Amino acid sequence: MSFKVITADEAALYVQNDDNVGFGGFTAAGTPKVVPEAIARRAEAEHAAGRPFRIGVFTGASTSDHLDGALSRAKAIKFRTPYQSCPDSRAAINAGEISYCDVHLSELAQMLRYGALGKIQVAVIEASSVTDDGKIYLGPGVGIAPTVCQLADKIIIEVNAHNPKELAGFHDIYQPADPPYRREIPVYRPSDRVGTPYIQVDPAKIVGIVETNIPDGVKEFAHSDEVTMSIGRNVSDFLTAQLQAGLIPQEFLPIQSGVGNIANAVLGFLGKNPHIPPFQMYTEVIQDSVIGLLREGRCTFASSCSLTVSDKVMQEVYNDLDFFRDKIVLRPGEISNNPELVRRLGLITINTALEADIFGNVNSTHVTGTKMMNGIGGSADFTRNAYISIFTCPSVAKGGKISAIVPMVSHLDHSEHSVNVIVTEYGVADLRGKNPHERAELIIENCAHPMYRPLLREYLALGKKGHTPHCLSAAYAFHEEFLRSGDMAQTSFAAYK
Ligand code: 0RQ
Repeated sequence: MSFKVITADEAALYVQNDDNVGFGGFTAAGTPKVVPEAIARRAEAEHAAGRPFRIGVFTGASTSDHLDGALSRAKAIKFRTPYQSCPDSRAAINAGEISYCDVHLSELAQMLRYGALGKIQVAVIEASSVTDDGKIYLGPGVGIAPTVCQLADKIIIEVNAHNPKELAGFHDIYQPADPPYRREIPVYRPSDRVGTPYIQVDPAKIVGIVETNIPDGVKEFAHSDEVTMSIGRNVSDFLTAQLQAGLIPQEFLPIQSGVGNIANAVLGFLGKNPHIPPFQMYTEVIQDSVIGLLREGRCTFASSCSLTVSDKVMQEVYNDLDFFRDKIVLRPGEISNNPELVRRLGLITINTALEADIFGNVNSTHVTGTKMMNGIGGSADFTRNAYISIFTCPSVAKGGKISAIVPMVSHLDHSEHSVNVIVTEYGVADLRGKNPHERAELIIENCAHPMYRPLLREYLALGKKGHTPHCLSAAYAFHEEFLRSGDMAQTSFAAYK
């Protein structure tokens, strides 16, 4: 390898105050680790010397504490997009210290190429290897790496020895041409490959290689609780019934599933369900459960943007790469989440809601309409274009003081036009073909916690008129009560009658 090997602190000197920096990776998977921490140290030193130092941070999705955590704590982030899930950056965003733009994951790469978000000065990428002629073989996450490598003047590469060189070949790197020259993306099955296994860059742009040997640090899942298990079972039973009714083709359809315990439990149940044939996944994150399903032959192929698996499971994958080689492909977020492909492939999409209203609108991002949780992520890329879009959530949060089913969502991410099915531990509301009155009946009866059903019915009775029976003055009574007393169950509609 003919590139200059530099330290992380030397790499950080290539980043200047006000620069826009594009990072590779997707979730903790393949996220650069030592260079962002060195940029954070540089920011702290500059601040101590009385000089400003804040950068724009562009990523594929959420990252890890090495990136969002370190840079947030160093007050080094001026602008952040498209998604984060880090407690420190969340706090800074909600305090107004970081300017955060919550963007659909599939859309960021093209937004950057179209130029609307300014120039990317530096790309920081984690790789498993690099060739002298500028072929970058990535680690376990892709994200926006191909686009920021194309756009940046300077590229810094963390070559992580923890990623085996044999990971080469798992990636399929493809960027669509921009309008008016864009053609269809020729992916017709989850396993289709349309690009190259590497990112090709001009080697002159690579300013240095930083050598590391660090695992991604993804934690194993907590043991699923009763609520999570019930949600998983309900989704699995619903899909079985759809299959048996001929509403899903007999060979089944590819599945997209979000991150977290619920998604993990849903996949576990689908895997164990003897009525559901072996299936494929077209998704943005492969979690631990998918690896088990691939081994058992219950999942026959998984297309993803990242391998977001725990360190233990990653080691198992790395020890057996030849087994997984023809069963996994890793794509840029622009392709793993591409609306054209989601609709063409007919995905069954399963994502988690913070809250849903009785008419089927979903809030995935804002607690009580004001506080950013994580961001919309890829949920809308999939939901809007799905064959069947499913949202899951526990019926209540915070020990029952918050109902996840509310009269009107306090922030809208997925409208009633895109949300097909809502599932809680109590049951399933299939909203397809239903008018707002019918939707409200189904959601209250099948999904709301029994404790909240009478209150939701009372609300519904207030708004008798119109296609959608809202009572606007009372629509946020649940949220206002929570802000007042800390308990939505104390809501009274007496004043509105
Ligand atoms: O709080 O952490 O203090 O206990 O929200 O809730 O139930 O543990 O669920 O971790 O799956 O997160 C929607 C945020 C759910 C996530 C969201 C509180 C609850 C808990 C977390 P604690 P759970 P999850 C693929 C697709 C958008 C992006 C997306 C998300 C905490 O799934 O970010 O879908 N989705 N991407 O107590 C106040 C409510 C609440 C509430 C739950 N109504 N009000 N707090 N909580 N409901 C991934 C990518 O894009 C990469």
